[in-house]
Amino acid sequence: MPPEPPTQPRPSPTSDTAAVRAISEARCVAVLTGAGMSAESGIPTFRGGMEALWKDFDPMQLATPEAYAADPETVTRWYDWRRVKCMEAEPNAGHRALVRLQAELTRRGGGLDILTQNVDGLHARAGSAGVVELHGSIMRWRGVRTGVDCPTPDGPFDAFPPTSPDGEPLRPGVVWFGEPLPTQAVEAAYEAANACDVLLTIGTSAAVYPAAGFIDIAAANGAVTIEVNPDDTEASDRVDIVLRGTAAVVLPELVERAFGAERDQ
Ligand code: BV8
Repeated sequence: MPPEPPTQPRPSPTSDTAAVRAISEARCVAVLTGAGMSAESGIPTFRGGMEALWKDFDPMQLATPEAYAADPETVTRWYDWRRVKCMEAEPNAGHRALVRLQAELTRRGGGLDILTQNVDGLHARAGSAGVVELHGSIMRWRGVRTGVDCPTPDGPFDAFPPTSPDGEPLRPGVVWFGEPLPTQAVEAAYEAANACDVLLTIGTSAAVYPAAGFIDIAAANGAVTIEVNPDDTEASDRVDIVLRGTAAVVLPELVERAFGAERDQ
């Protein structure tokens, strides 16, 4: 059963010194990331308003099976526009800081599990291993009937909805609202949230479930929960520590203060 929104607020935030100590003492860290993780890579956030081309559409209305069934052309144009933006984007200093954090934790016999709501593939492109894509990937497109993944072009598709070589309409390999998350991803996320010493929630409004519920699962297992976000979110009053800032600024500083200056590779 996916986790339900919690009822009891958590203690008020403390200082970032506590965050540095928690990370430096941790063996296993779980990280929940959202669209804000990729904002400094130039990819618009989900609710932060899509850029001019799509300002008249509500992402919440486009990211559903019903929207695709009603208007597959508009929905696939929107996703293909995003797919091309994701391909053109580069991982930012926040993604790279998580790669270093994973190396430092692995070196001490622990580990880092990234549970991402993002579909842009930037964590893996930065070099993070074992990334759990809770909401699938915009880079993978599949036949709507057969479910068979199809190769995607290096640039935009040339027809909407795009079709497979034998004419089957394609859809993006993302999880839409009302669709279940991939079973393996949910199992991996539960395992990480139940085993971690620290959970970092980065760049997410914590508005979407079951993803946001992994914050509460980690808290229930006794993990220190830390939020990295320039703004308040639906989880801000229930995490242990709030670091008000952006991913590409806060994460490199947090990892550097926890592990010292980066060693020569
Ligand atoms: C399901 C893929 C069941 C597509 C997305 C309780 C339990 C279970 C389900 C529900 C529940 N309550 C309600 C539900 C239903 C629903 C839901 O959660 N609705 C919400 C709106 C209430 N959940 C579902 O439908 C899920 N499915 O539960 O299925 C089921 C089971 C069996 C059989 C059938 C069904 C599926 C949810 C997945 C939907 N797909 N994405 C796509 O990408 O187009 S969700 C979408 O929202 C994106 O993935 C996005 O990542 C995600 C969350 O948004 P955020 O990432 O947080 O982005 P947002 O813009 O909101 O916030 C950005 C944040 O970044 C802000 O806080 C901002 O301040 C910050 N920021 C900005 N700049 C920076 C920054 N932070 C750091 N640095 C910066 N520079």
